[in-house]
Amino acid sequence: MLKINLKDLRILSLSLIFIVGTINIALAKKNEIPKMPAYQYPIEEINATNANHWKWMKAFYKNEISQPLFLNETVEQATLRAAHVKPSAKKLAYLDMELITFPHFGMSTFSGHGQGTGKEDPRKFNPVAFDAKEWVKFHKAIGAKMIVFVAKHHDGYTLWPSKLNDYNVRNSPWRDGKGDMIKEIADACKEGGLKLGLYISLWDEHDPRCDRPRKGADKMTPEQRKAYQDYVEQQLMETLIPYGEISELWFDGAGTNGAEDWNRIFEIIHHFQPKSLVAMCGFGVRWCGNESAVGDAVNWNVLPMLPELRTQSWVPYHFGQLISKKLPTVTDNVENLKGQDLFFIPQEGDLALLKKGWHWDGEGEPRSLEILVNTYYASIGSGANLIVSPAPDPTGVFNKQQLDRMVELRQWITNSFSTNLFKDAKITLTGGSANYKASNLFIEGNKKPYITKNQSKSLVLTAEFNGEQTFNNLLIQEYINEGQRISAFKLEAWKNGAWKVVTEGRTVGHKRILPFSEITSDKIRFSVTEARDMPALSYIGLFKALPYREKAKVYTEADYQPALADKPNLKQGLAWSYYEDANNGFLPYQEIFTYLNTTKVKPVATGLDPNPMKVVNSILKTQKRKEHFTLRFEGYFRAPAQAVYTFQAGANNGCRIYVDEKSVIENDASSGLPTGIKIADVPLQAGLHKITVLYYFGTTGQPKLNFVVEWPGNAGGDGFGWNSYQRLLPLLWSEASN
Ligand code: FUL
Repeated sequence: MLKINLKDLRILSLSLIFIVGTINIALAKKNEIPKMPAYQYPIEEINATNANHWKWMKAFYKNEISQPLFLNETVEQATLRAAHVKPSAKKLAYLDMELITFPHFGMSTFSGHGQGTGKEDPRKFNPVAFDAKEWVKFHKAIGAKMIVFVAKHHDGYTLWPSKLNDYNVRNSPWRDGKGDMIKEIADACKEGGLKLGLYISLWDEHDPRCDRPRKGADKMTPEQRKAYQDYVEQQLMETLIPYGEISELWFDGAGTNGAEDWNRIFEIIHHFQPKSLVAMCGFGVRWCGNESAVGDAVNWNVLPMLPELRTQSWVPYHFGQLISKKLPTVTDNVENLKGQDLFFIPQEGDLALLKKGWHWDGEGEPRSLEILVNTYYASIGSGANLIVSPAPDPTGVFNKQQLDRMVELRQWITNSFSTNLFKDAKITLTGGSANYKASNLFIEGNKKPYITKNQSKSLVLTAEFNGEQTFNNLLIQEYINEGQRISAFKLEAWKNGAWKVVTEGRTVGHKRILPFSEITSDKIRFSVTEARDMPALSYIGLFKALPYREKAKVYTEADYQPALADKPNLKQGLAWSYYEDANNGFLPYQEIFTYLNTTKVKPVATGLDPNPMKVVNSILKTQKRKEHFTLRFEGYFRAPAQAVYTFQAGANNGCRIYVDEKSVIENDASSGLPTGIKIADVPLQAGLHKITVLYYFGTTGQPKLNFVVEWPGNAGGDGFGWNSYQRLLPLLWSEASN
C-alpha cells in the first residue's frame, strides 16, 4: 500500500503547483495576443474622457508636477515655484547621457531608395552580418549611452517576430525566420551597459488597419478606429513586456492624425514600463521642433502643462507640437507660468547622420565633422540631448565612414574640453559659502554644487591665470537637481586695464557651451547676473577648443567683396515676402527656389521684421495649411569692418543665402527632409552688402530657420535660431517702406 506521509504530500502538492504553473506559463506564451491586466492605478476609474485622462496623468506624474500654491499667483511666486521644480531621477539620468542614437534599420534599408513603402517583400530582409555586440561596440566607440532602436518604421515591418501579422522577421531568411532583433540588441545592451529605447511607428503603410488614419482619422468608422487602436496597443505590449527595461519610447507622431487612443497607450506604457520616458508625443522628453537638432536658444526645462492638454482629444500628439511651437517663448516669460501646473521636461534634438536621410541610402555618406560640431553646440551645448540616427547597411553593419565620423566627433569633444584652464588658476568665488572648495567645480560629474546663500542671485567666479592664456569656449553646468534657475550670465576678460565682455547667455540647464573667437588674457570673470532663485553651479570650464574646420583660406585684398554705396533712410530689419503653395501646387522641393527666383510669383503677404522666425510663427497662426510655404527675406547686411564673415544656415526644410546676389549657401534637403547646418566664409569690405535669405517649409517637422553670422569681434556668431540675434540686428537694414 502506498504510504504517504505529510512531508511527501507537501512535496507532491508543491510539484503539482509547479507543473500547473509551468503549463500556465506555456499556455500564456502561446497566447497569440498579450492582454492588458486590470488597472492598478491610483484612481478609481478611467474612461475615454479627457477630463479623467487628465486626472489620471496627474496622478501618475504627481511627484513631478508643481501646482500653484496660491490662487492668483503673483509673478514672484510663479518664478520661485518654477525655480524649484525638480527633474525626476530618470530625467536627470537621461540628461547625463547627452548623446544617444536611434539606428534606422528595417525594411526601408532593403527598399533600395531610402524609405520603404510597406509593399516590399518581407523576404528581402536578410542582414547577414548583423551582430548586436558589434552595435554595442560602435556605440561605446562613439560615446553614446543609449540605443533607441527603430523596431518598426512607417513601412510597418517589425524587427521582432510579431504575432499580429506576417510582415516581420518571422517571414525572412534572417536567422531562418527565428530571429528577434529587439531581443539580440536588448541582451547586448545589458551586457555592454547601454540603455535601450524603442522607436515604434504607429503609422504603418503595410497594414490597412494602420494606414487608414493617414487618410483622415475623421473618415474612419468606429470599427476601423477600434481595429487600429487594438492593433497598435497589442504591438506595444509585444514590445514592452519581454525585453526588460525600455528607457525611452519614441513616437514621432507622423501619419496617424491622432486616431490612436493615447489614454490607453499611456496606461500600457506606465503599466509595463513605468520608467520609460515617452519622447516626442509624451511627457518624458520634448522635441526641439526641427530635425536639425537645434535646441532652444533660451532653453527652460520647466514648462507649464498647457490648458490645451486638458481639452485636446489627441493630447500627446499635439503635445509634441505645442511644446516646440509655443513654449520656448512662453516659458521665458514668467507671466505665462502664473497659475499653471509646471513640470520638468528635457529637450531632445534629432539629426540624420547620413547626408541623404534617415535610412541607408546606398552610399552611406555621413554629414561633415563641421556640421556635427555645430550640431553638438546647438543641441548638447544648449542643454538638450542629441539623438543621431546611424544607418546600418543591408548587411546590418554601420559602415566605416559613419563610425569614423562619429569617432572624430567624440575625439573632437574629448580633446577640446579636456584642459580646463580654470584648474591652474587662482579662483575667487563670491555669492556662496566661503568654505567651498573651488576645485570641485572643475571635476566632471561633480555632485557638490556651489550654491549662493543669503538669497543672493548673483554668483561670481574670478580666475587669475599664471600668465596669459588663450581660450575660445566656455562650458557651464548648472546644478539642476533642485531646479533650473540661471537666466542670464556673462564672461568678461581683463583687457588693457578694464573688463571686456567676451560672451553672454541666458539659460544654462544641464549644459551650456558658448564658443567665441580666441581671446588672450590673464584674468577672467564669470558672473551669473540674473536667476529665478539662488543659482547653483556644478561645473565650469574654460577651454581652447580645437578647430573643426579646415584652416580658413588666406584671403588677399582682391577677395573682399566691395560694399555697395550707402543709402539713407534704411530701416532696421529685413523685408519679407510670404508665398503660399508657390505655383498653386507642389513644386518638386529642389525647384522651389529656382521658381521663386525666375518667375514673377506674387507674395501673399509682405512686411518688415528683424526676426524671421517671429514672422514664420505669426504667419503660422493665420495660415490654413501649415505646409508648403516660402519666405524671402531681403535687405542689406552692414559689415562693420573688412573681414571674413561666416554665414551658417540650416532649416526645416531648406534655405538659401545670397550675399551681393551671389549664392553662398544652398541648403536644400533632399525629398523634403530637414537639413543640417551649412557654413560659408565670405570676405566682405566694410559697408552695405545685399543679402537675401530664402526659406522653404515642406511638410516635415516644425518650420524652423537657423541663420547665424559670425564675424571677428562677435565671438560665437549671432543670428536667428539657436543664438540670440541681438548683436546681428543692428547690422540688418532694409529699404522697405512699411
Ligand atoms: C520622422 C519620420 O517620418 C522619419 O522617417 C524619421 O524616422 C524621423 C526621426 O521622424 O518624423
